[in-house]
Formats: sequence, structure tokens, C-alpha cells
Amino acid sequence: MTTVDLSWRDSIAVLRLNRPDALNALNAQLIRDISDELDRIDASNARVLLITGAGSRAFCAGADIKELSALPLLDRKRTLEYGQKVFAKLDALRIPSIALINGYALGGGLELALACTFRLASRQAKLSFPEIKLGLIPGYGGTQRLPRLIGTRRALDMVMTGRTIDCDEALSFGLVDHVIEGDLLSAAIDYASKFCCYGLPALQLARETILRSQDVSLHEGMKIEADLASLAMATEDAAEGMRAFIEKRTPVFQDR
Ligand code: CO8
Repeated sequence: MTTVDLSWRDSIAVLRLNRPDALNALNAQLIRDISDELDRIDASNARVLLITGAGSRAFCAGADIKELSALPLLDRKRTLEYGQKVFAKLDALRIPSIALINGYALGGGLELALACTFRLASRQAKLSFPEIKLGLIPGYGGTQRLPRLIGTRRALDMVMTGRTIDCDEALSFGLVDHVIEGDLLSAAIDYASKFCCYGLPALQLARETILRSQDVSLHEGMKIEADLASLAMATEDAAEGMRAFIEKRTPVFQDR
């Protein structure tokens, strides 16, 4: 039995973590299933990926504590490294992704959301890194992606206190992009429509330029921008976009 399900809304892939009885906690099978579905999505004609959690309570309550605690030390390390690899695959996916935080996003669950391009939260969202309360620290990229997104001080506060923040505080930190009052899935589809219509190469190059530049000096970042902007300029979509502007019509992008 698979622990995720994949459905489609036209060219939008919706991946749902499906272990509601365990608040969608990440056991080894769930991480493997996410990995398999990411491969399938990458090979499809999807333009956006939405990730959500089954049930009304949780996006994902983190690593499966029961399973992890029963593993020998070296297997724990292997599990962590595999999880990091799968989340990196999500981060590097050629299409943008949106986490729909419909309840708890804790520990590894928040790390999964951090590996997505965008995060939308419902009013019920509760976000934290509770690892410290278990004598642990984040292991699926949280210590790296969190400070890059919200700054060192706020990351230290969240990781060292393990405190839970609500959607409004998460929004004020920039940890989530929007708080949604109504139906999260419809809001995410609506949000995706704001960029779904653009060419995938330009979307991917924009994301890659911004993310790669985070780890380098301004000077190096400018060089990355010059290289990737030139690459974008060389695409057929760029030729079409500029031609359409001159001809005063809507461009038809072909993802080339
Ligand atoms: N792992 C396994 N099972 C879980 C998890 C989890 N992370 N979270 C919830 N569950 C299960 C519960 O055990 C329970 O199952 P059962 O009914 O069989 O007892 C069911 O989900 C419902 O949960 P609760 O009954 O606890 O529901 P409550 O409403 O009382 O509480 C909470 C909800 C507050 C979310 C609570 O479940 C909780 O605190 N969960 C744990 C959250 C947590 O600590 N997450 C971080 C885990 S560590 C991590 O993600 C990163 C580890 C990386 C380092 C690893 C080093 C080896």
C-alpha cells in the first residue's frame, strides 16, 4: 500500500501525504513513495506541484519518531541522508512546488515544506521544530534552509526553543508566503495560475539564479545572473515573448 496519492488538476500535480492516523509522519516508506512520485511528476507534463497532507489536522508531523527510535545508529544516518536527498530532489525539481500547510508542519514536515518553492498556510497551521524537545536537532535540511529563509536569529529562536508558531507569526517571518482564509487547494490552484502560464525554462532559471546566489558574494551572484539571464535570452520562449510584445499580442510559450 502506498503512503502518498497523486492526483491531477489539468497540468497541476497534487501530491497528498496519506498517513492521517500518524498525522502524516515521515516513515521510510513515505519518503520512498515521495521520491518515486517526484520522478513520475518530473517525467510528466506537470507545470506545478502542490503538496498537501491527508486529514484535517496535519500537513506532516515530522519524522516518524517510533520508526526512527527503533533503528540502529548507522541506519538512522542513512535514513537522514536519504531524506535529505529526496528533499533536495524536490528543491531542484524543474517545476515550481507549493506546500499547502493545512495543520501541523513540524520538524521534518516543516523541512519538507521548506524544500518547496512556496508555502501557503491555512488559519489552522501550526509550525515548529520540536526536535530539541526530543534531544535531537533537525536533520532534513532545517538548519540550512530555515536561516536562509528567515534569518539566523529567528532560526536559532525556533530551533533552540522548539516553540510552535501560528500562521500569522509564520507570515511575519516570511516562513509562509500567504495565509489562506478559505479552501487551501482552490487558493493554491489560483496562486499557481499566476505563474503557470509562463515558460518553464524562464521559471526554472529565475529560481536557480536566486537560490544559487544565496551562497555566494554579490559579485559572484552577479556573474551567475549574467550567465543564466543570457541563457534565458537564448531560449525560443524569450524570442516568442519579445516578438509578441512588439506585435502587441499574448505570447505562446512552448517551454523551449
Ligand atoms: N512520529 C510518529 N507518530 C506520530 C508523530 C511522529 N512524528 N506525530 C504524531 N504521531 C502519531 C501519534 O503517535 C498518534 O498515534 P497513536 O494514535 O497510534 O498513538 C497519532 O499520530 C496522533 O497523534 P497524538 O495522539 O499525539 O495527537 P495530539 O493531538 O495529542 O498531538 C502533536 C499532536 C502535538 C502533533 C503530537 O502528535 C506530537 O507532538 N507529535 C510529534 C511531533 C514531533 O516531535 N515531530 C518532530 C519529529 S523529529 C523530526 O522530524 C526530525 C528528526 C531528524 C533527526 C533524526 C535523528 C535520527
